Amino acid sequence: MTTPRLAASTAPLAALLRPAPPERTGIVHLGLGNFHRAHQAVHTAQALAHTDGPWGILGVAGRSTDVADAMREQDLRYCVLELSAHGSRAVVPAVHTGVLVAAQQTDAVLDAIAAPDTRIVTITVTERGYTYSPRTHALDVDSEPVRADLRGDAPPRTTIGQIARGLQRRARAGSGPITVLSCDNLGANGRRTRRLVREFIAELPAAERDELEPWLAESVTFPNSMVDRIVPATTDEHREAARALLGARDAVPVPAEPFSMWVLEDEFAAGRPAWEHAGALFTDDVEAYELLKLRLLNGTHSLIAYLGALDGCDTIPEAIERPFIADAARRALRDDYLPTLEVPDAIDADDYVQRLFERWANSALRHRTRQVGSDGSVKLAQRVPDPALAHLRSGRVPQQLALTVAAYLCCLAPAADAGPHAAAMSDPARDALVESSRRNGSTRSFVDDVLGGGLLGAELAGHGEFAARVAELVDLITRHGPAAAVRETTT
Ligand code: CS2
Repeated sequence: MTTPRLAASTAPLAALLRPAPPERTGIVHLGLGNFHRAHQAVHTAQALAHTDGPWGILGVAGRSTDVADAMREQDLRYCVLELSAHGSRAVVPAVHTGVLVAAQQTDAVLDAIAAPDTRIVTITVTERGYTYSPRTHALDVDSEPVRADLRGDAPPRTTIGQIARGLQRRARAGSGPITVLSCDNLGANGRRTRRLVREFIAELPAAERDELEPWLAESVTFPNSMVDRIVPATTDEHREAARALLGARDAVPVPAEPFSMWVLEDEFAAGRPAWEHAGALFTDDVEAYELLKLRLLNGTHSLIAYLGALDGCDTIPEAIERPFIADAARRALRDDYLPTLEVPDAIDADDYVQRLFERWANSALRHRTRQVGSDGSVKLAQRVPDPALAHLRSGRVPQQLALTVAAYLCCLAPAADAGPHAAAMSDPARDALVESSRRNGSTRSFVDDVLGGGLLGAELAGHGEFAARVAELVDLITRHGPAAAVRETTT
C-alpha cells in the first residue's frame, strides 16, 4: 500500500497542535522558510489551542515556489520534526490560511498587508533580507533593488519596499493600526526595521511622504523580539522520518530541536495571539535577551562552524565533540562574550551555557557547519564587532573573536584548499574576499583591506591590534591547521 500524502484528511490527530487552521487571517508572514514554520507558526498554533482567535497566518515565500506549492498540495499542512537523541516526534501546526510567492504575486501581498483583518506583519527573511548598508546601517539606497522599489514603477522586490508599499496601501484604505514584528537575528530588530521603513518612506516624493509619515508614527508599532530555535535545512532523511512518524508523506517537513524560546516587547497596535500561553515571554527588556542570544549562541555557533568546517566536520555536533573546538567555544563564552553582557535576572548564566553545549551536541539534528557558516559577512556583523570593541576599548584583544574572524576568512578566501564544507558556504561577500586576498600580497594587508572595507563596521577597522591578531591567526590556520591556532590563543 502506498503511503498517502499529508493533507487535512490524513494528518494524524495525535500530531495536530490544533484541529484546523483558523477561519480568519490576522497575520501576514514574510519569509516562508524553515525557521518561521518551526518557530512562530508553532507558538501561534499552541497559543490558539489555548485561546482561539482570528490569527491564521498567510505565509509569503520570497521567490522560491517549492514550499508554497507543496503546502498548497497538502491543504497547507506540514510537520515539524522535533529531533533529539532521546526520541523524536512530529507535530502539525495547521495554522496557515494561505500561501503566496511574493516575486509572482506582489500585488496580493500588498493587498494582504492592507486588509482590515490583518493586524500583524511578521518577518523572517534572515540577516541578508533587510537591505541595509553594513557600513552605515542605514537603508542601502544605492543598491539597485532598493532604488527600483523607491521608483515604484514595478512591484517592490525588497522586503522593506514591500512593507512600506503595503503600509502605504493600508493607510490609504483606512484599515487601521498594525504591528510589524521582525523575528530575525538582528540586534534591536524592531527598531532597525522601523528605521529602515522610515528611511524608505523619507525617500518617496513629498506628497506620498507627507501622507504616510504621520500615519506610520500613529498607527504602526515595531516591537523588538528575540527568537531562538535551531532549525536545520530539510533533507530526504527528514522526509523519511516524517513518513515513519506520521504515516503520511510530507514533502516539506521542518526538522528542529525540541528547545524553543521567544521573548517580545508587548507593543502591539491591534492585538495579538495569546503567545504567553505558548511559552513566549513578554518583557520591556528584550534587548538584554537579544544580546545574550546573539553573542552566546550565535557568535559561538559561528566559531564552531568555521573551526569545524576547517577541520573536516560536516555537522555542528561533530565539531563540538572535538576537544579543541569545545575549548575554543568555552573560552569565547567565558572570556569574550559573557563579560560584555548584562544577563537578565531570569536567566542563570551557567545553566544557559550548559544548555548551549547540549543543544549544539544534538546529533539527531545533523545541523551542518556549512549552513551556520553561510552568510558570515552579514551574520558576523551582528555577533562580533560590539563585544570586540568593548574589550579593545579597555586594552584587551579578544582572542576567540579574532579567531572567529580568522577562521571565517580561511573558509571563504582560503590560501589553500579549505575542504568541501568551507567551499559549500555561500556568502554575498565571497567573491570580494577572494579578490582581495589575491590582490593583497600579505595576510596583514588582506585583513586590513577587508576590515577597512567595512566588513565588521568602521570602528573595528580602526583597531590595528585586532587586525594584527586576525592576520596572525589566519597564517597559523593556513600553515598548521585550526587546532594549532586554538592552542595559540590559549597559551
Ligand atoms: C545559526 C542560527 O545559522 C546560524 O547562523 O547561528 O541560525 C541559530 O541556529 C539560530 O539563531 C538558533 O536560534
